[in-house]
Amino acid sequence: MSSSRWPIILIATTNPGKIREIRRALEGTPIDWRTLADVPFVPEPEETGATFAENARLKALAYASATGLPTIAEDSGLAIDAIGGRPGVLSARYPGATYADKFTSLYRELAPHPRPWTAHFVAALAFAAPDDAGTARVVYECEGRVDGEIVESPRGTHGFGYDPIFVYGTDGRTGGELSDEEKLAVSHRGRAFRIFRRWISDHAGS
Ligand code: ITT
Repeated sequence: MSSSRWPIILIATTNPGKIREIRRALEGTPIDWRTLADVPFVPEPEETGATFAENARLKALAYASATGLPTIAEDSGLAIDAIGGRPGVLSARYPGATYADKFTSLYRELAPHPRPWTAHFVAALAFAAPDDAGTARVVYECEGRVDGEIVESPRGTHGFGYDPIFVYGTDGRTGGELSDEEKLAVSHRGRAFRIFRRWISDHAGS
């Protein structure tokens, strides 16, 4: 581990649900994973990108520049076909103080559209690290996606965000009804981090 090119990597997210799932997805890798709780406060960068990938790059570069640490960042969201792919990159900022409020607004928007309400989740990852001159650069990017459907009313209390209204996998359960492990096996985040995990395992060595 001491000869590793990136012995310490910062997981740069402010979302506790993401942190829990990402830590689990990276369990057993020979890297000292840190979170934003371990570094001096960094103001959240404004997510001005038009795509998940752009926002992931912007976050990875901002946190890597501010901390000097190699950094993995993620931008993700839910895209519902009937409403033109919304909330999409604005998933975290969709109107509503709580997710119960967001669900109410979403169901109001979806009501005029016939079911099934097909949808997908995307997670775009960007890994940025300081180059020889100390300037943060994006070194690797990847993406995971899962197709599913919005259910008629929310179910389950596990997971976070839109999990109670989205059916993952094929057994009809929502993300709110899956354990973290079951969700990671089928989710956008699970897919994206399995790709990243393979890459970092191949490239972390000196
Ligand atoms: P960071 O930017 O600090 O990582 P964030 O929550 O603001 O945290 P995003 O901008 O990527 O992150 O927004 C992602 C939103 O998409 C998230 O807040 C949820 O509303 C939704 N989302 C993403 N992945 C999800 C998942 O696995 N289950 C449920 N909702 C999810």
